[in-house]
Amino acid sequence: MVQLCVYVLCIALLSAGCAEQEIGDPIAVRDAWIREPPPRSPAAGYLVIENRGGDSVELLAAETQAAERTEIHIMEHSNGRMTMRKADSVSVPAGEEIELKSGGTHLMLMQLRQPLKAGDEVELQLSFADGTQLKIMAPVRKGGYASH
Ligand SMILES: [Cu+2]
Repeated sequence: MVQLCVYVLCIALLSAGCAEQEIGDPIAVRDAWIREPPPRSPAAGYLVIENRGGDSVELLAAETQAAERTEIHIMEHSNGRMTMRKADSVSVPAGEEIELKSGGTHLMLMQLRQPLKAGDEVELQLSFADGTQLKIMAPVRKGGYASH
């Protein structure tokens, strides 16, 4: 009888654990910010995407009211120079996090609808391949002389 009770308790704990994992959103975004751009220039955006789930996730698109369109850019060395190339997506492996950062993969807010200044806040909507849509606020900050 004692054994049966222990067994039932284990099952209950296991299923509670499973349910918890399914309810929690596996994708979390943090540390988002946008570099104050020079006049009439696009603005670079940075953030960290955390994937707590068991499957890899892909960021497919970012959108904001602040810009006509938002692109995903990756930096590449070619002929001894750093160049930017538009990418279709950013993949985040299961259980890992990816940092979109200065000098690396970043978001690019193209054709700003109004000048962005340090202290402003921009709402970004991120769309992932699994259907997840996340809205986050990204503060605009000064970020030295680098522009990407
Ligand atoms: Cu760029």
